[in-house]
Amino acid sequence: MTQDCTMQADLFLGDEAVAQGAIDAGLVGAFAYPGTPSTEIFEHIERHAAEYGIAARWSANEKVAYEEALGMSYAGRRALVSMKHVGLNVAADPFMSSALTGVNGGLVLVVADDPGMHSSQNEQDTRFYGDFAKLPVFEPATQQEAYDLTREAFDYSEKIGLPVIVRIVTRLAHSRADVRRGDFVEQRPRPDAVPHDTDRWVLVPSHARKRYAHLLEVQEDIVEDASRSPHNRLRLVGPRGIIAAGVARNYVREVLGDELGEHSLLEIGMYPLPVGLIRELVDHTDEIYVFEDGYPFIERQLKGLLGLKGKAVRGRLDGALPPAGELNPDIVTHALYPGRPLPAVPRDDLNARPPQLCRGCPHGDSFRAIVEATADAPAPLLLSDIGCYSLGVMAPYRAIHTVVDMGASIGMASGAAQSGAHPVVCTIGDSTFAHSGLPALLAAAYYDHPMTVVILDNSAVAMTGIQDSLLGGDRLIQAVLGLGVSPEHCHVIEPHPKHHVENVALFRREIEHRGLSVIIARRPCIHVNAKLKKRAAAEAAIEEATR
Ligand SMILES: Cc1ncc(C[n+]2csc(CCOP(=O)(O)OP(=O)(O)O)c2C)c(N)n1
Ligand code: SF4
Repeated sequence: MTQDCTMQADLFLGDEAVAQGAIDAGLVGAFAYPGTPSTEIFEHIERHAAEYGIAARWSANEKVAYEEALGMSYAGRRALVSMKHVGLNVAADPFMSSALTGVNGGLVLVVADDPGMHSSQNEQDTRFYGDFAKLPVFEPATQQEAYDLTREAFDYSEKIGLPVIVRIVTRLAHSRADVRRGDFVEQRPRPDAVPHDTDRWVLVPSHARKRYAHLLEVQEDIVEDASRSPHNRLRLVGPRGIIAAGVARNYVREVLGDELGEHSLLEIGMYPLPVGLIRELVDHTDEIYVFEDGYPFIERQLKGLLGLKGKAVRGRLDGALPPAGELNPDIVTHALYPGRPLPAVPRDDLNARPPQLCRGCPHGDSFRAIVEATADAPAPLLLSDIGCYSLGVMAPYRAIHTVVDMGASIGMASGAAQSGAHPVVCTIGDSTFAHSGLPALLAAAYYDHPMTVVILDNSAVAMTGIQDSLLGGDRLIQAVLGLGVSPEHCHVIEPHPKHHVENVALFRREIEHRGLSVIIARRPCIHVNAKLKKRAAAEAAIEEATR
């Protein structure tokens, strides 16, 4: 079935443009774990899932999301998997191996990087993962390209039989522009659906070696495709060369304005790098500026270990651009025209306000009780995790000492407990526990490490916009007991000022126990009810409209 949508223009976030591109490409399944700035990709698909018959359910973590997408691809249908950049660290195992199995139905991985760390614990650049796995990466500059390239990525994935990555960044993901949609194209299952091609899908070493040889063999074709791609455009004019990739292409266009035509310009929207086009640019120019948001991925390859003889390469590595953080038009202006004054920025008299837990947040009550219960210990170790409760580091709580990566608190607490430290108390949210705390608790219970694990069950994945949590309430208790935690040392409390004294007493008791204790602090985030009401109203409106 096709449906003509060519006249439509929608004001989409970059995330929504990606999502709509996938829907219109005949998507059958969307898989994701929330993470800023990628969350709205899945949420857009989820809103339209019933209309298009798409399977869209949040996954337990990014690894599972990737595996679900790979399973759907194996079964011959198109699948999208989306995540924030650090999510790909979690999904790296199936991701790397899927480059060897290849795909059946188109498989597109969208990763939203966060240069400048607006809401992340690091600033990694997914283009390196593309290079690492030897998979192509599309990098849109605009919302329209986010739509177009995601659609194209599905076709390309099926053409080369490999997963294709779409890399976006925060600025694109979270800004809006008009997007013209193409036709919706329904996809039939691939003719070779359910391929029982065990040489390909069973990665025992003898098969994997052949598959890796195949992956290496097709690299030349992919580079050739990248060189001919309309998303990699070269124009040779003056002796000053510019390479601009992804959203940095917008900044270069804005800064150069009418002077754009006076510079040799290579715009990059698809990787692996188009080696032939780069060679032409280098031969034609003396000085090459590289503008790319993220790490100096292109710049480093261009320079190699020893630099380009007789050519000056300007970018993050030589100090023409800051070594880290987001690019923007001012930074590009400063690099290209060092003496030129920058446009005046309107004064911002608002004092910067650090983020805080909401008033009445249940996490605040858990932290007050933990701090009081450990106050007399000479050196309590308070390990924590990623979620709203990471804000427990701030005054007035000062209730956590570590936040490293999702799920780290329980493993780190086990390590600290094995060093002889006491008391060791860790706090972890219900969603983070389901994401990657479970295996660490399994081991802590098996060895009965002397530590106290506090699972903050607020009935939501609050930090990323109050999504549903997969493991709360009674299911959470069953899971904890099922992992082998002693029922005697597993308790549920309500973190609320009215229970403060009894909660402090329970924490004290369990901290004294020289084995593993788990305390589930259960009280919903104060925004859960509003969210549920909003959702019920939206569902009622859809039902009314379709009656
Ligand atoms: C690997 C990875 N995936 C996703 C995220 C984004 N993220 C940060 S915290 C969080 C979940 C928080 O939920 P929960 O642990 O229940 O705590 P709450 O915010 O509800 O207090 C997510 C998805 C991340 N930082 N790292
Ligand atoms: S959103 Fe919910 S969990 Fe997060 S700080 Fe506010 S009340 Fe607490």
